Amino acid sequence: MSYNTILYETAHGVLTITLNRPDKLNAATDELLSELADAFKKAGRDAEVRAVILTGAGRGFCAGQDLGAVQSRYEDDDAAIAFGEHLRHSWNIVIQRMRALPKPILCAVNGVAAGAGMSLVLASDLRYASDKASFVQAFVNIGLIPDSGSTWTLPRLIGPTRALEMMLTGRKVTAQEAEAWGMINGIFAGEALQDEVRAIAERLAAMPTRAIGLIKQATDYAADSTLNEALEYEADLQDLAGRTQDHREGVTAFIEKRKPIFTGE
Ligand code: T3D
Repeated sequence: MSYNTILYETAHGVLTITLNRPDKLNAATDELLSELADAFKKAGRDAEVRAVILTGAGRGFCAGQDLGAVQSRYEDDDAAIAFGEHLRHSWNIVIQRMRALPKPILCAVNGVAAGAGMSLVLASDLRYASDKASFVQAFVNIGLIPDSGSTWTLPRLIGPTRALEMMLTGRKVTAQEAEAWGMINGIFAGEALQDEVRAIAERLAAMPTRAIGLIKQATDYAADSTLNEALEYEADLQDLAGRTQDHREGVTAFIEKRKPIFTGE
């Protein structure tokens, strides 16, 4: 699949996906969502890709669903049904592929993240923002409810009190507030953001990729399980981690007092 609305660039084991509709703050059309879903599928299959950066072109990260496209739905009498169907076939696939990707996703939030654009941030594994970035649960401002996983991810990250305040008021939250609340991992000055996040991604790309994938899987599972279920699941996944080349390399390098060379196998 060739891409018109995103950029897909790989270097040093790191894939950078850039949402690329800067004049609309990278608001997502069906074309963009289909390309994004395809990009995450491709990233999963490409052994060269060991970490992914998701970012936006221009002054915004992503303003959520393209509202021009939403408006065109009003011509359809069944518009109410179309929303659910649309989510199931577009945004939900993207979010599911992000969570299922057995590689770390680092979000470089270069500007405003609104509506389901904010859901993309929340579905990432590590979140870094420009000091100029902001976050808006914009759904309520247009009479919708948070979607694309926001009702699940946001309260888990910042707690129900702050999450509901964001969702009910639709107010813009600054990067500084987001960091203080634990929504993001760190803030960088605007011009330094991309370089700083690339450096973190390159470090992660040189780590034991399969263990990282299994850590994602285990923590997502644990979010919805009892302690006993989580203990069992950890034991199952540790079986898999213990069979990787990178595990052997890590132990051997430790014993030999040298730096490990992880290949992602
Ligand atoms: O079925 C389904 O798929 C339902 C799914 C829904 C998921 C959702 O994401 S619902 C929420 C959709 N998003 C929004 O409601 C956000 C709308 N945008 C805004 O509130 C503001 O633009 C921002 C707070 C994000 C940024 O404000 P500001 O002042 O920095 O920028 P701006 O001037 O409003 O926007 C700049 C341009 O981007 C402007 O275009 P123009 O006039 O220069 O040609 C604006 O129209 C465009 N833009 C921004 N957001 C969207 C958009 N165009 C289309 N869709 C957008 N979402």
